[in-house]
Amino acid sequence: MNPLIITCAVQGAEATKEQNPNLPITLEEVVAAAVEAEQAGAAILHLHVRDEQGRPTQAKEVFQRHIEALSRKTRLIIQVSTGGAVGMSMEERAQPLELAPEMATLTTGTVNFGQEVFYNPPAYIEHFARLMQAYGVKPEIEVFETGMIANALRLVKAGLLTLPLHFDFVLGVPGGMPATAENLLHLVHSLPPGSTWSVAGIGRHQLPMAVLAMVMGGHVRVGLEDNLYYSRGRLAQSNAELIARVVRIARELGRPIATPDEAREILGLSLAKFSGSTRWSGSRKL
Ligand code: KMH
Ligand code: ZN
Repeated sequence: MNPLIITCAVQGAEATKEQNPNLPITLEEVVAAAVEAEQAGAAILHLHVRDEQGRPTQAKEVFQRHIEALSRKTRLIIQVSTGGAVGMSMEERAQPLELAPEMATLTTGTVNFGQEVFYNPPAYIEHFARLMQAYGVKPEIEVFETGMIANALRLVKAGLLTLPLHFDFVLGVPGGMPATAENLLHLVHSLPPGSTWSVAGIGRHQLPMAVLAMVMGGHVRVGLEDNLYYSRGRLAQSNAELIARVVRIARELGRPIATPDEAREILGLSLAKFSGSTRWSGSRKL
């Protein structure tokens, strides 16, 4: 059985401490949560950051502080968000790419997001893809709807993305594709050969989608960004608690857990980039 890559979506941009007091918000809280997440079995950290007031920000300096601290304490693959929070401009969202992180998200289409719109017109997608190419950042294609796979493949044709691609299916967002087994099957069958994929089930869909992905040979994203509860009416104590449950089930299913370095190998990331200068030396202009 192929090793299972677990991504920890540690805090997100929309969740609040009022909803779950265990949500890590500050740099110190995020680093502590990441250390625990790695110990529990995570290989990738999907990273959003907050400002001093706890509001979502895409400021490069804040990302830099987080990435430096996380790199000192963990071997996790840092995947910065280019989604940010709804309503942010393209330029604002693109900032952390200048830090040349190992990975970043790339949502290849616009989708309703609750009562809001997660805006990703072609100009945004192409801009992020160009920057990722320039800075040597591995994209994770975030797919909220089937058409977003075709959009990514158009970018491959245009020379802005390179196969094999890694996809993450975000299912169960109100306004996006529902989290059903049929939808997941359809999405997986729509991928080009050689792709890798994971599933992020939103809210109560997190666990069933994770189990399906594990059985189907895919990978899993869990964490408080996507789901604040461990079970109905019971808040999650931590990201690590959600990860530990996935690890227990994976063991029962015979899926070994990928270490961060094994995940790097599976995703075609260069180990040299992690241990090399780009991650430590901060931003560079093209
Ligand atoms: N906060 C959502 C609107 C991503 O990280 O790339 C977008 C998001 C996706 O979280
Ligand atoms: Zn995110």
